[in-house]
Amino acid sequence: MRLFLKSPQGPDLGTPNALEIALESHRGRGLHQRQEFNINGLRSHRPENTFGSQTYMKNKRVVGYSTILGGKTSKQRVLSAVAFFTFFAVALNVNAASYYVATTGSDGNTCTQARSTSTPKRTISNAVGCLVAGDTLYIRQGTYSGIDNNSTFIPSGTSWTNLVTISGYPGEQVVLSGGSTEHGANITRTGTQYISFENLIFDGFYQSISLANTVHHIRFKDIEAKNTTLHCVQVGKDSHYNWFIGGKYHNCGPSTTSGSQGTYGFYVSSSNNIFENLEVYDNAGFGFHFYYTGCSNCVNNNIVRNSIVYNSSFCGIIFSSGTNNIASNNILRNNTWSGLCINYNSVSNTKAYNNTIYGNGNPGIELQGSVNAVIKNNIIYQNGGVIAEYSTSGTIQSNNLTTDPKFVNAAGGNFRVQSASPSINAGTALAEVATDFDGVARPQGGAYDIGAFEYLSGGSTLPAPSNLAVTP
Ligand SMILES: [Ca+2]
Repeated sequence: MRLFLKSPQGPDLGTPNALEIALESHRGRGLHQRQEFNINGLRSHRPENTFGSQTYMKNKRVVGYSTILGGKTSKQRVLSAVAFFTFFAVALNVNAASYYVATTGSDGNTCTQARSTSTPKRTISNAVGCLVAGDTLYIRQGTYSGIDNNSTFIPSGTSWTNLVTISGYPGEQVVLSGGSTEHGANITRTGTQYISFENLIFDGFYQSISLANTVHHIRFKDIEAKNTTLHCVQVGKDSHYNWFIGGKYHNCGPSTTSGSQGTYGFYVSSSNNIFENLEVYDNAGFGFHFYYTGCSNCVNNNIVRNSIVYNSSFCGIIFSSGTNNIASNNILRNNTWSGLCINYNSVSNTKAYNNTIYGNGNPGIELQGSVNAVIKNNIIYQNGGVIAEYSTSGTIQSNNLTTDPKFVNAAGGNFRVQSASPSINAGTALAEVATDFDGVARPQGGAYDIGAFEYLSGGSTLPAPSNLAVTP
């Protein structure tokens, strides 16, 4: 028998996930044999000549194990087997569990008790001590303090498919609330990785979310962040490969902002992050600001896609540092300055693909000091100008639509186009934009459309999606 399996893969965030295969055979009375194989980057963690293990389980509890080895003495085999078992116990967590926190709970309950919804923990900071990679902490409805992994150690996961997850209980409203000197999620302990925060509302705080130092591969999914003193989110210069998917980030910063300094929805100073399916609005400054002070090449390869950014006091999105950052399939509307700014610090190789840019106060796209920007397939309509360039070099523009795109209902926020739109099939093929804002595959009708939406033949249009999710 030959079996082909494809490893689950996170969204181009750098570290391929391991391929994990488990084979089980039952041996009666609930005891069965389990063989586990792990291929890819994790292999180097394993004892030499090890290529598999046998784990004996009863009722999902490990009761014994052996390791398939070659060319070792018995003593070496024992030591190797112990090391390997430890590796699996930590990395694979064959007993992945759910734990619960509730406002009616007690931190006097044990971790075992906290596996039951009837005997939950009381505080998040106490309950995270129960977690190992693969586990989920569910927070029941109510209001809680912020999370700070400098003061409280939060265990890390090992991959996008073996995360530590801290989630609001499905269908319940879980609010993390705090004062103007606190963070909602302050994840700054060096080396923290592969934690997912989901279905939470951050209300108040100095910043809703702060990532810093060598924190990496942290996911925020279906989060609402609002009403901060400073930015909704800050990602420090050494915190790469983070992933924000789904949710709203709004009303961050003071209610009025003037001058050239502001507070932002997202202030990002690192590389290789993805921001998608977000709604970012009413922020006192830029919606997204990609920048690190004095560094011309250290904020690279970031992606903002399939998101709506509006009512920012400055630009909707600004790329001000680094190279190869991309904004695609976004709706950038009604921002005080431009929808998209590519501006400052010799920012290079920036890509603006298939965005719909409408109703912004300044030119739809403004470039200053930019090198080799590529601007294709964008609808740029009814802004304070179209594309403005100052002191740039190498800008490439093609297939942008600056006349009436015949939106279905711009005033009502529907930026899909009518059947007579000149945007349909008028774009150029772009490998980086394989789908549209709604997730519809490009192209439809034989060629790429211009703007964030691909027109569907037959006149049908999809309703705006909600709670979009990608399973890595
Ligand atoms: Ca098309």
